[in-house]
Amino acid sequence: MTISLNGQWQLTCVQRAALQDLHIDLPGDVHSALFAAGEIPDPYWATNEKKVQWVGECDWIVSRQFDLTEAQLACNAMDLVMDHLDTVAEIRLNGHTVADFNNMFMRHKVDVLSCLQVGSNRIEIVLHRADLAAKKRADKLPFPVPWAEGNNQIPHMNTLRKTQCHAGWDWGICLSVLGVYGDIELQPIEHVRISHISTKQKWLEQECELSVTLNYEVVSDKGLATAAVTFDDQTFQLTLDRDATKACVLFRIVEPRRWWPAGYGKQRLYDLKIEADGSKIDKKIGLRKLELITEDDELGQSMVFKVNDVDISARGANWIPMDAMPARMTDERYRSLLEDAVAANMNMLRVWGGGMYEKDIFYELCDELGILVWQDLMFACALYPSTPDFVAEVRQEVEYQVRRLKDHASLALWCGDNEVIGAISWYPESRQNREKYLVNYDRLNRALAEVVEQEDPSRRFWASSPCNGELDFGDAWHDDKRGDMHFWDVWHSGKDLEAYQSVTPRFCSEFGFQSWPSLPTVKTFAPEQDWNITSPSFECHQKNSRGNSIITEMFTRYFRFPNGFVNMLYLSQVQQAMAIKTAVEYWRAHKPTNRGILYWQLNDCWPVSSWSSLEYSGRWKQLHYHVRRFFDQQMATFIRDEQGVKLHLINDGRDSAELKGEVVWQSWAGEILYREPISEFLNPDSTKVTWEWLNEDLEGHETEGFFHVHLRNGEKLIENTYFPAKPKECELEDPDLRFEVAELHGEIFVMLSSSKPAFYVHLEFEGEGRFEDSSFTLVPEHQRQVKYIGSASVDELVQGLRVYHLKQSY
Ligand code: BMA
Repeated sequence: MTISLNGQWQLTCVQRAALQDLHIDLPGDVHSALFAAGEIPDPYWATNEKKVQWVGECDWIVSRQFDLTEAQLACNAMDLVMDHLDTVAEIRLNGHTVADFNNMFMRHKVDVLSCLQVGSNRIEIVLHRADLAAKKRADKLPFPVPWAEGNNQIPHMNTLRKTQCHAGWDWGICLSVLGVYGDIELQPIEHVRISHISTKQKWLEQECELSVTLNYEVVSDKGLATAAVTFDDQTFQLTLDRDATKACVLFRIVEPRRWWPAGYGKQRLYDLKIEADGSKIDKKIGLRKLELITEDDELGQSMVFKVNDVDISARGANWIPMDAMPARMTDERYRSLLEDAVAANMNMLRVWGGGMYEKDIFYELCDELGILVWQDLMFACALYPSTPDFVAEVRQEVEYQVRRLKDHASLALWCGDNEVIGAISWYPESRQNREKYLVNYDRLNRALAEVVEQEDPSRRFWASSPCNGELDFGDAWHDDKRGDMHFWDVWHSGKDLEAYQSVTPRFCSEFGFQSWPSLPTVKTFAPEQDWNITSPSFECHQKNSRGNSIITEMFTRYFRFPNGFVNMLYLSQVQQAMAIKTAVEYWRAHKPTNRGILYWQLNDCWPVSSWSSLEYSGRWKQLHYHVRRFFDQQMATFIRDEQGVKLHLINDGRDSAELKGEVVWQSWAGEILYREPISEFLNPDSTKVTWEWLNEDLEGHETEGFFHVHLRNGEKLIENTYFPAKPKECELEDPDLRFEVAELHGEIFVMLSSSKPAFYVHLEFEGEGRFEDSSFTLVPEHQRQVKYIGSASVDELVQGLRVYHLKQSY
């Protein structure tokens, strides 16, 4: 029986005598414990980030006592197992040093039986400060290896196998956290140690053959070790051969119920249970075929994930670590973020390489919810050593992670790193000696590829994100003909939003646009005197040096300048939504050239100005409401080209769809100047241009009104709005917007109506919950009843509801 050492531990600071034997909960982190003990202020509040830097500049000891009985020690080995140990740590048991660890991405395991005793035992974990360890490693490198300057506030994090954004990022607080974020256990071993279980699916027409391999190590030569392997309702009993290290069982499943990504079908998961030598392992297995197809074509090379022989249009975002204080990463928050991804019609997330290999719960939820996972290995925006020591350490890490994660149906791709190919051109050392740094890159990258190919031949290894393809070190920031692209010409290079339509990426794995947080989130980190974009609190919560200027400057290009702080926040979220919408709708209309869109970024790890669509609190930004519409399987969008404004209909579904409704051209006063019915039948996985307004009929009238499409797909509403001119050029009228909160059949609705069109009508509630829809166009002839999803009462909603629209922002 496993003995858990999770729970209450003591925390002692090596350098500060006053900080002795404080309480710390493990799994947990030092900052969270100090905050709970009142020793540091809330690191996320105002400019407290600066005040807590000393924490990461100390060494810490976490310790506890635990009792063991004679019966518990009557085994042949006792493994101390630790997950997510961050990072440079010495482990002492009853005064003996049993291990030195320094890789946060490993599951550390060491047999400690000889150091344990009946009765009271003491374990101590010395957590060394990361900055000095990183510097020491950097000093030993044969040549300088540039670290992620510009993102990291602490140098040389690239030498340590630790979450790279712990040292700060262009959306991340720098805390240099330390702690143990996973379980700490003692695992007694009788006869065999099961190292890992591995499954393989082989498909023959309508049949799947599942092989299950137990990898084990014999610890004692006395007694027989047996195992029982159960898949669904079939069980095999095995005797484990003492001279072997593997045992394999084959299951044949005829006409299995398959696992599909969200939107393409159900997520059927089968139970796999293994019981061996007293330990139990449970897995959920989704049976599906999954391939990444990259084929030369007339444009360059395709990039498409195929699941069960169906081409998937991947739609989603980039995932960063959920919290800068890891103790706050709870299962409930994982669920709620991932459910919000699926609620916004996503079917893929990219686990970004500057964060961490996520916790098991993340992948379990992705299996359950149908979210494909693009998994980066943990390297980002810096160059990395290729010394034998470093490569050997990383090999072990990747082997462990691939073995841990490969049986998840949701896992779609192993990708070597984030932007490391690109980073070769960023730093003076590597720019001046490109060959040397390219070889250095490839040595490490080759090792990663080898481990992945050996451990998981069922999936592709993609060298880097972005990358133009096998051994292609070209400019995947600008080449849209092949591979995955990171398109940052708008945000980082200052082009207009229309630049999104100058490329058609085969697969866009990053592009993004920042906004400021909503007022309720601002209140969680800024005192009222700092409710100003350039206040110290606000600037501390903007980590992209040009971020506030870019947002503000972009206002001047598209909008009338907002009046007051609250409207600046609101408009920044309108602008962000408009930016991402411009890109996504255009690229989706260019299916099948494009088969993947992942915007930067889904979530925040603390309350901050960033590219996210979900705020730290989980609150939906306006963008997330737009995402729900523009990622919907059926979508309608207006795109202007050399001929005119065209209405494109898109169906990503495996079934056909029938869309019925109308397009109108309407004045700002709400007068319908033109109306045309639309009735279209869409084939599965298709696009169609259904309507067009010629440029020659539009020229000279661009500022007079807007196009609006209102369609029904069965019960579902599909709407979209198009301004032929920039919003700042248009004389919007006061819509006379009215709203009222009402309860109908036990549900709460906000009823909205207006006498003139209102744009980006956004509902913001101070309390918990969200709305079924928001940030939409409200036209006089279609009043809206918007459902509130949450637990507040009608009264609370009335008290805390703010309704915005574009015209009132200036
Ligand atoms: C990307 C990411 C991150 C970064 C983001 C915004 O390219 O990979 O490094 O946070 O841009 O600048």
